[in-house]
Amino acid sequence: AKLPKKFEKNRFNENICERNAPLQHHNQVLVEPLLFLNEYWTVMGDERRALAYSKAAATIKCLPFTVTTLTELDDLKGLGSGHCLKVIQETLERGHCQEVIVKRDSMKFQSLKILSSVYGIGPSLALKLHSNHGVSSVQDILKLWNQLALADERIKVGVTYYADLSTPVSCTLAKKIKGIVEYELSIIKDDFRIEIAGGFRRGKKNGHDVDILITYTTDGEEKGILSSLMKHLNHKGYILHWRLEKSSFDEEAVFTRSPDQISVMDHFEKSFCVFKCPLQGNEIPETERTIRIDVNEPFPSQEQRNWRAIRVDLIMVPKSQWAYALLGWTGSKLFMRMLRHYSNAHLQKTLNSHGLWDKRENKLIPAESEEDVFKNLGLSYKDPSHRNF
Ligand code: DGT
Ligand code: MG
Repeated sequence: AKLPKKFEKNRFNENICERNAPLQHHNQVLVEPLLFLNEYWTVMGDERRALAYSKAAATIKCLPFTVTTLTELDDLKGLGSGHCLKVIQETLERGHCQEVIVKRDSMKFQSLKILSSVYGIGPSLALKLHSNHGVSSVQDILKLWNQLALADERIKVGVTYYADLSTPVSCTLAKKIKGIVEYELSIIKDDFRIEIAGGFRRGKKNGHDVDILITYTTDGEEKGILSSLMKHLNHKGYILHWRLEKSSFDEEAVFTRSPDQISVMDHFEKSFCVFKCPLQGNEIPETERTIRIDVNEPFPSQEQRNWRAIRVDLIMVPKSQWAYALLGWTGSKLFMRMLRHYSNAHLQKTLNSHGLWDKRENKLIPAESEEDVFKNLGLSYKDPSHRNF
């Protein structure tokens, strides 16, 4: 096979954490069916299969050339079982993959995809609603609202603002939200640092939510600020719904109790919000939103309103954990998974959004910046724009 001279297969295989995954890559056509199958199995509740496709897609994204024949992929790590390769081969040969076309049309998949896209509904509840109650759409949830007796307050919010919450959030709106939070914080207490993390920090133009990290200059200064901030934001009418999660960080619990368990959830104090984001004239979309739902409250029509609902996560971070938190919340999820696995398996260290724990020395390894974290992991620094695994 004719590979570009510069592509070194051994180096590519050596440590997958050293690969670069940019947003724009050379193999969009091949990655698309793999990402679809990742979505398909996520929605169908088979995380293990979903992960295999996500890893294969990530491997292809990192290739510095456009794949034309299957042999160019021989011996590449990360392409998984033969099935991913079959999907790739068929796409190379026919320009599409039949399995994707069939699965895309599956009624069950389409229903579960819609249901699990509602804020507050995960894949398992979606499956239950579909199998036990024949629910297939957001309208169905409304029709059966009393009968379903969904206890989670978030679902009501998710259904009420479904149209807004399923519309991608632009970078401009994300920055506007950041500006609002920044202003209110400056009234409460100065000397904070605020950063948009998540997909936006990796250079994505759109996102499904806005992930905002906040810290102060020394540990402890952040205490009590998030509750104050929520009071201010509520008072100004910026909040449609929020759920505060108290900090549950405890070094013992987070790092030593089950050091081999790769933990994803973190223990920061955070607020999961639905913002009522004010819009300028030119930001109000021309198209009528298709679904508008009233559960209890009357919901003003599109013409009347100059705001939209946006999902925002506010995360309060103690200064000493900032670098690890920023890395963790910048993602991507798969990149963080790769880093945690590498750290655990090759370095005997546990990585999470709070820090890096040396299991042999039983101590935390401090970091001031993301650059420090990469150094602590023995890896070269990777710009956020190359973390789109
Ligand atoms: P998006 O919002 O669809 O454009 O995509 P992302 O990449 O912003 O994904 P998102 O918002 O689900 O999560 C942002 C990053 O933060 C992601 O890489 C994983 C991480 N993350 C999300 N939720 C949690 C959490 O509860 N704990 C921890 N440690 N990390 C989280
Ligand atoms: Mg996000």
